Amino acid sequence: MTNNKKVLNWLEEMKALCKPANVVWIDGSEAQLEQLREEAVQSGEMIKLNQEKLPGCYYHRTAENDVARVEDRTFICTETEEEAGPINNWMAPAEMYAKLNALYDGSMEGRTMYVIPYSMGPVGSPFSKIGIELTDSIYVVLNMDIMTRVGKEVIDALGEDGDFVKCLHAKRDVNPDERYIVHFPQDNTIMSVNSAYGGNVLLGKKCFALRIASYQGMKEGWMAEHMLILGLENPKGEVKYICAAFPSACGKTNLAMLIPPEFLKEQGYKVWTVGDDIAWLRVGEDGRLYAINPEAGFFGVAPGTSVKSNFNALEATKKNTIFTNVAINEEDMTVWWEGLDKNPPVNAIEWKGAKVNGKEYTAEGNKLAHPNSRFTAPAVNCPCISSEFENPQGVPISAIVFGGRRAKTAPLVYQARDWDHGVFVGATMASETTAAAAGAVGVVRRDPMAMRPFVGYNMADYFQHWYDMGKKIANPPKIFNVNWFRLDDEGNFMWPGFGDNMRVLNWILDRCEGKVDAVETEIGFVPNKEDLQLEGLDLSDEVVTELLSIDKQAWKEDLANQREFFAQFGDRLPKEIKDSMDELEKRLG
Ligand code: OXD
Ligand code: MN
Repeated sequence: MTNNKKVLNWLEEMKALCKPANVVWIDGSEAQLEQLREEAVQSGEMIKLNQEKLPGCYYHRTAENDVARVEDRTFICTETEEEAGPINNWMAPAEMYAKLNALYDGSMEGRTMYVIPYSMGPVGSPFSKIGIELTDSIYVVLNMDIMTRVGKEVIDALGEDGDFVKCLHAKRDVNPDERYIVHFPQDNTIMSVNSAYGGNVLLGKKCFALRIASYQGMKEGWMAEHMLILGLENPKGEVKYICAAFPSACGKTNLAMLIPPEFLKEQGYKVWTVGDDIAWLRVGEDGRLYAINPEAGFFGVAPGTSVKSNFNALEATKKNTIFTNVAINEEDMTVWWEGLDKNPPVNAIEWKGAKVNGKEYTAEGNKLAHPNSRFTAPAVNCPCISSEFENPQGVPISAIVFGGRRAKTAPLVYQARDWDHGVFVGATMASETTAAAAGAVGVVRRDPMAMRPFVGYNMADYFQHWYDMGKKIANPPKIFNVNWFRLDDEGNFMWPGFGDNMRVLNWILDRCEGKVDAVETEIGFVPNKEDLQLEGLDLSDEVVTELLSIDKQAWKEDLANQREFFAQFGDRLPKEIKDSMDELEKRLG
């Protein structure tokens, strides 16, 4: 496939280490992929679903101990511990390589090693980067083919001398005690062993496109962010683009594929999806910030996805999709998950593989699908995919939105005073734990820019990089914070959320265009009530006032929590963050 010596030498080394029985290059052809699907069905690695109702769709079940990303087994191995920083797990590279090499040694004996050349971003785009993943899992090959651009054209783009991210995955026996997801940012290398769950093994996604890319971006003057990208079209047909970062379980995929409320749809408003999870951002020649989605598919959480919550995501899963750990309806070999509808299948196979009466099983409080079960769907399937999705130059970003799940602290929306203040707003992002996750409810987890598990170097330096970028962007996007999750005193959500979030996005774009005024508060600019499109909502004036209000006591408590969080970075913390905290303290009085 290639004469690139760097590729060939590394491949020889990895072959000598893993000792596969044979090596297969993935060329990206449909014929080869189809053969692999057949093979996976023969071996039981995948189950073929109803090809009339779900053409091209397959099912996969992971081991019960292997159903999610493992942050405690994820490492950033830089030369010094200081470079990885206090948030990441660290081990000296030499020590980690020795440990890993022992695990990979002979790990593919009797098995096939697949060589997957892939591009993050459209092939040939100035934003794009190339990786090669070696894996012994067909499931990984088929998922990578959906999530990235794979095959011969990538190797051609790499050329005889191009650089790439070296990615090695071996499934072994998925032993959780010897599971490692390891990044060597200074060696452009990712090594994953003893897992077969997507987030740990589709190495183009979190591992490359966020952890390694964030490090590359810091070195090269661009940004890799955990952000969706959407285009909002107004009735005049103008499209403005927004990037938004949210911690998990805040409805990011739903926002990326939002359907406007009826009265806005009638006026001609539309939302176009460019990306649902990751944005790579560069400064364009016009001094604006441009974004691409480096991925080619959606690796979405299935439970909760329904016609009502996310019609577009559901549509995207109707063909050429791989489902992982959802339930099967044995009646017609289709899929089901909690929240899809109110009709759990009677003849169900729950995610661990047991045949159950789904109606009785769920009535007893059991879950048919794993809460982190997933669909891997091609982006092109999405009815609202942006026409700019393949644009190699990316889309110009008007606004950056940060969000979290806060019961009381954050108002529905506010705007940062300028870029530097916006960096502070992003750096102080947090979410409160819900009953859905293990552990105490209402505990604040600080999650700067939603990047807590994904920064591939010292987070203090990452904050500095944001400030440095601000100096390079002549026409920076405006920065906002939203909170869809404010609760009233009875614990009810005050804001309807979902499609109605469009009303808030419209205010954000109005602010970007200088169309509306706002009220300056201690924390930033909050809307004047009359500038929010609230028609058709059953919200009293008091509720709207409450949604936009600043609870000073809650902010003082949050500030104390911020100070505690930032203290761990010591002298490495940018002075701007400390200054912003002092200023906030002064404003709060
Ligand atoms: C994801 C995540 O899977 O952020 O996208 O955990
Ligand atoms: Mn994510």
